[in-house]
Amino acid sequence: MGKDPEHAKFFDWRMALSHAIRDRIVDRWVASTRRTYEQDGKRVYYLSMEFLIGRLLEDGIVNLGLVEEVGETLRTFGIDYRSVLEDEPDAALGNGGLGRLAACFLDSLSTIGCPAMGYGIRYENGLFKQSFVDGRQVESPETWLQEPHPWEFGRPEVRFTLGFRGEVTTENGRTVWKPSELLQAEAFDTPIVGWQGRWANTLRLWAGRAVDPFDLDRFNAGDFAAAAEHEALARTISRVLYPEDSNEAGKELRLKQEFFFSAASIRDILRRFEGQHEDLRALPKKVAIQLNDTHPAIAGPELLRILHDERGLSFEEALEITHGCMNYTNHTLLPEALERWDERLFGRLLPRHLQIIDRIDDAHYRANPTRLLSARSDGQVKMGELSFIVANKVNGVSALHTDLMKKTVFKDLHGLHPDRIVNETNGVTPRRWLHSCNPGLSSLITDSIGDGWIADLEQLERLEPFIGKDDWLHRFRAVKAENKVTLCDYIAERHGMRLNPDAMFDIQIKRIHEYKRQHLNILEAIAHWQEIKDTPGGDWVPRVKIFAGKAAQGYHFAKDIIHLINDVAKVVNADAETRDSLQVIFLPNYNVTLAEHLIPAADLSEQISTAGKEASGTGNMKFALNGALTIGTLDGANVEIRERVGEENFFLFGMLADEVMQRRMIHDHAQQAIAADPRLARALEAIRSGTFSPQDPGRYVHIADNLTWSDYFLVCSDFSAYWQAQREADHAYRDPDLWARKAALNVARSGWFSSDRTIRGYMCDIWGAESLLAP
Ligand code: F58
Repeated sequence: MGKDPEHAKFFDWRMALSHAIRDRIVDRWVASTRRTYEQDGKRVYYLSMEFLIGRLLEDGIVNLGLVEEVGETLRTFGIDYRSVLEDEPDAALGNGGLGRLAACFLDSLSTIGCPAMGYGIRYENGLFKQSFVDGRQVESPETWLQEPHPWEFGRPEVRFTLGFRGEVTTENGRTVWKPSELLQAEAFDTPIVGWQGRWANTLRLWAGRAVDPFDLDRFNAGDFAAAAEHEALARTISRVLYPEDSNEAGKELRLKQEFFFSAASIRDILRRFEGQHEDLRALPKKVAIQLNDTHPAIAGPELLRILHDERGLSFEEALEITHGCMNYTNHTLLPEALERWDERLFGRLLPRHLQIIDRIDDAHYRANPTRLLSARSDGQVKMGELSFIVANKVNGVSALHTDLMKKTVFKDLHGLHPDRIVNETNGVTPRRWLHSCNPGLSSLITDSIGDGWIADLEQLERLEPFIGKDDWLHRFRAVKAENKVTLCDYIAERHGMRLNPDAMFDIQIKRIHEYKRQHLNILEAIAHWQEIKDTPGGDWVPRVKIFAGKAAQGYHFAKDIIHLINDVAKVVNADAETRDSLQVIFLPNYNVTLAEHLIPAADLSEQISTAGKEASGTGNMKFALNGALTIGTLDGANVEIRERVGEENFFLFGMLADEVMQRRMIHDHAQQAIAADPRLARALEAIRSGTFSPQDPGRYVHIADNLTWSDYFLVCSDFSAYWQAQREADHAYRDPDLWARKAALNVARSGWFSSDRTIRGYMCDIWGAESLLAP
């Protein structure tokens, strides 16, 4: 770093260490890349608008097996290892589940040794930073690239020129698109190293650059701002991540971002293929492209356009090749999140692609003349339908979600193509989400069954015989207790609040959304607080309720839920009568790193979405794997978690997906529920009357009104069952051994939820790809 160690800051130590680790990773990376070229097997390309990576330094150290050595080395300099790690900013290039899943998949692809590449956007500003001012969410820009980022390698030589708008003409019988707005995509590569450094793949992110960055004539004429205008405009394309996580943005810049990274990736894929192969018809044998939801859907028409317009294949042949390469993952059934573009906007930006989409529709209709199921109708381009039609395989992310896809959004298309939809239940990487983040539990497991579980998580089932042994269970309890103390210290230091480490740690961390029902959780907390106040000195099971999560800037109701939780926390935490039994805290700026601190300390995992709404969830898996019991509905992957961990080790409540639909038919379902449950009525009344906002008593009337008069997500209808399940959790927590046994069984039986298993499923059912590592 060019500094005397005496003057070095944590930043300098981190950079020095990162470079030392990076050097070792690069050797593996180059070897893997060489191997991939030599073997010429099928390559997988994972196209995703989001990669929620988090930090990379510890990941590299752990994967290379250098934890001890690094700790030792830093000690000789008198430098604290954890403080160096804590200096790294999170790479927050994603909103939530979809982006984090992509990051877990990269880890698993490298661990398995599947030749693969992630493609995305190098956002200069990732997901916004969240802070609270008087309990209200305030957003500020995230600036992870302001400091040098040691994990990326700029590839200025890898650039593609892309275009928008312009004209479509015919020249010598061929269709030619002449875009009028040009810009370049420049590649930045990050090596992704797998477990034990046996393999490393590449994450390639694209940054926007001007074709003609600097206009000397305008500069010389004194117009300095205009001279750099092209560059500024081109850079806006990779400037920010759209922070909407369940609402389709519908903005022109968003569509441009989607085309920008999809088109650059397709060109890169073709360039690589054509460097090694002659015949484009072999493309599906060598290339599998996975569309992470519909954001990269335009990659289909773009590939088709290049094959047909530029390489001269017939339309039919080009379509067949495209179909043979593309696959699509759906992550949500929420109608407001399904991407649809106004065809005028679409046609203005991508005139040739609109024509191609029409031809895809025609071809599909000719092959399936029963019904006109089109990607373009009612003045809109429907990216879900387009992706379905173009894709070879379409997958859902949990058994329930895949089943609902077949019955709802893709019912008709599924009827035409009954073999196209497959299920690949999500998973999480055990390296980050157990081994690294929970070293205490990781050591206990390794002491008991060896370390084979880290790359073969189903080996955790070998823990079951240990769970019956008292001394083992005590060690297991001690690990959780220690993790809770560590979290208490972390929170005390950063947020000035002391939590009771003996209380049950009840945690809900995820994006704030009405369907995820953080408001159900806080309503129950209010009712519980009221009940404790009725009988002060009662024999309550002490609870700490922890929330974290961001709300989209424009999602006012979600932001009001955050405000309410903060207001409730203020009142409840100040109440001397209840303080020993109930504490509530909302931690700001939820991100991957905060999740790594929270999950190992959890006793109870809140997975309480309205049934049928959460496609899968992956936080639910991380908690179970770290020995938390779930309180949850039969939604998403909760269903499969409960099946595996055993119903007696899961606090189930609430309506099922079909009951939800029926309940909505009752016009006064919420009022009926309120009338039937005095606790609910009283908690709602406290919100309505300003108990938590005495200076502004009307602040939450609209939330109480919403829940009383519309309640689309059935908070009221599920409240009583949720209350009951919470009391069952209290009851179980009173018996520490019983609780520990249940928690340990959750760990032992969650091995199936490894993203290694998920990726093997994709490789076999969807991609037809193979590992290049010796078994
Ligand atoms: C999430 N979707 C699902 N979408 O909600 C979650 O159940 C699932 O576990 C996860 O995907 C992984 O499969 C999700 O995160 C988004 O963030 C989109 C971002 C762009 C706009 C629309 C939603």
